[in-house]
Amino acid sequence: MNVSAKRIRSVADLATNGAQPAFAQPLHVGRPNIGNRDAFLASVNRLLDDQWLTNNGPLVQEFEKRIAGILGVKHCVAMCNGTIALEIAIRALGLTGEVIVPSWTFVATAHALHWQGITPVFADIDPNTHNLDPLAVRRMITPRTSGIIGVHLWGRAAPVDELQEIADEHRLKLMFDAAHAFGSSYGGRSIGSFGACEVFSFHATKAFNTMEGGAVTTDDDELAEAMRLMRNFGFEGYDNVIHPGTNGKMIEVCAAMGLANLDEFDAIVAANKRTHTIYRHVLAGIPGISLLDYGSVERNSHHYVVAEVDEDCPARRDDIIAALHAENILARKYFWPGSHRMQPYRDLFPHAGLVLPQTTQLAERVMVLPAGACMTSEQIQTVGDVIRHAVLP
Ligand code: T4K
Repeated sequence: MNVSAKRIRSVADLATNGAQPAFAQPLHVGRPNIGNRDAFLASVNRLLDDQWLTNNGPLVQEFEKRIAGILGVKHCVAMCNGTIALEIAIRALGLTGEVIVPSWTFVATAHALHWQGITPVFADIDPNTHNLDPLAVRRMITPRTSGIIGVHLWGRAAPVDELQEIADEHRLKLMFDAAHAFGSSYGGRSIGSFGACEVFSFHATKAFNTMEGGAVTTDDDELAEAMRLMRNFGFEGYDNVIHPGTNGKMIEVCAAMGLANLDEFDAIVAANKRTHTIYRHVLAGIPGISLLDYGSVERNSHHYVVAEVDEDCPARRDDIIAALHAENILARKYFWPGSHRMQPYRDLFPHAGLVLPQTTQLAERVMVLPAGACMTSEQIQTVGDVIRHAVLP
């Protein structure tokens, strides 16, 4: 869509003149990447013919093998979504009492603990990486702490070695929420085999998706076995339940989507990198706006275009977001206001913010811009124009 600069208006203009937004159809964050559509539809036809729809079907088994191979890890246990995968991993690891997590993450990380009667204890982040600050983690350890969940936010690896050192020193379990990190690396090694286990989300909005879906990856045979039992009610064969369990199974249609999307993943990452480069170009020179950099050392899917509105920016983040929304550009304030300010944590821990100064500040500055392989350079240029106009009206 080619939209002239003349059409870019201020929020005040929009409120009074009722003009059409720049985009008739909204531009979204998290538009699903749809890979090889023909391969997907052919698989769906086959599974309908075969009448095998779920319960560890052949496509799920193939999917698990492919993912484990790509990540270089012994086990991939596919699940119905990332949240249930987190819950099952937490339970299989035997976490209890208190578990240290960042507040600066999607609220599912904390919910997966609270849902099981475990207290999420929020630790602050390093504003440069958006990931847990190891020193802040150390400060939150108590006699009730049983583990740490590091989150690889935006696909950038958490400080894996430092967290492992803390976990070893205090005999804590360490696992990772790798919901954003399919295709990422740490020290050149694929995310997926760090800590006791790592949990992926393959939700529609992720760089690599199975519509809904998730997985836990691990090199630990016993842990993998426990999670396989747990995701299928604890059944071993027919009629024999040997473990408490739930229903965490991935269905065949989702595995078919995953297999079709895996074939296109490299192309999607290449398109995401291109989108990033164009964004960097169009946002250059706008005072107080900076783009999170993924660097060239580690792998990253470049799925999230994360902009920070610095203190010296003439406009406030929320005013820029309002200007974008007025033009049907649905930028998001992920992960504002921080999990500790969402329910039930806001009521349970009303003073948590006192130890989360970096989280609190960052939550006011970040905006995630529409991205994805389907965005055209003209669309990105228009997003940049709207931001520039909101900052320098
Ligand atoms: N840990 C972390 C760190 C996570 O980020 C997440 C999920 C999880 C754990 C849990 O994994 P899952 O249980 O979800 O597998 C979305 C996603 O639903 C969620 O998966 C994701 N993180 C989170 C960051 O984003 P919402 O509440 O923002 O979703 P919603 O409905 O507002 O959609 C986001 C955007 O995507 C919208 O602009 C519309 C667009 N969209 C969405 C869907 C579903 C589409 O264009 N097409 C679609 O089919 O949570």
